[in-house]
Amino acid sequence: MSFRHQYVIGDLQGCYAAYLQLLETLDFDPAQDKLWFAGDLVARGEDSLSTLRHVKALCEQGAAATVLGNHDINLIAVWRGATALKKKDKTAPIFAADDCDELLEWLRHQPLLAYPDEQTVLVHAGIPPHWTIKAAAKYAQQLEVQLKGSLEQLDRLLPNLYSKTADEWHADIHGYTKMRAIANYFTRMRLCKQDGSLEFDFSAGLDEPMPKDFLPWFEWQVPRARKILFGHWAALNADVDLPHARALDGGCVWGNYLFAYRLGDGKAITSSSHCLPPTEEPTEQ
Ligand SMILES: [Mn+2]
Repeated sequence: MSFRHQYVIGDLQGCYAAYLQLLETLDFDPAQDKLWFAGDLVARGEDSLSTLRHVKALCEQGAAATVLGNHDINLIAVWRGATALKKKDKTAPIFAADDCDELLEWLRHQPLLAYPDEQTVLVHAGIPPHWTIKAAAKYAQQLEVQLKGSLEQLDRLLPNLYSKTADEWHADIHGYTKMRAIANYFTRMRLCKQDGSLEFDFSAGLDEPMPKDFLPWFEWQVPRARKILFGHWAALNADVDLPHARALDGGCVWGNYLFAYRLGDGKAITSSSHCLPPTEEPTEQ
């Protein structure tokens, strides 16, 4: 199927108003165009439920596709009771909705890695320097199989995906340690060492001092056959545009903009409005 335009869009984070506004700016027509999402469809924005429903409907009609981000996996983990809902995540309405199970069942069947076209690969956070894109696709599949497996399999997996420190990647890595490492690379990575070691504390911009021996994962020079399109790192404001990597998270939920990258010519388009200002934190009843 050929499309009029295809756009790859950064983290929506539940910024529903800005998302609808971006679709207008793009003159998006689901009968002619296709959207690709970099994951983190939900969390901090004003309406994660409507955002998730809208993206799911587009995906089911073939007009969109998404990869999973850390907030999406977290939503699945909260749904299954593997972790508690964080106060700052405004996703409670999803769990109160009649279609909650339907939404989450759909979500857990989404991939960690996708190929929007011949020139690009899409992931939420990135691909580490010690993985080829081909290897990354294989690892993505290994975790996807467990995420979309039986509920028993999912419930065994989810508590194992969380740890404060990152695991070392090595030739014999296996079991849930491997699954957690795969999830960390695809959905949480910002800085890494040349050997792929991760750290999770740094989330600032590129001008800030970084821990010794660590660089943004995309600054390790590795020849890549495809351009890696990624979200997750809001402080980059979608400003990183290298031959082999393109940042897509415009930091909408932090008062900036949603960002869309047009496949083919690489044209950058931003939403003209940012996320609605956060409402008062609900007081606990
Ligand atoms: Mn993220």
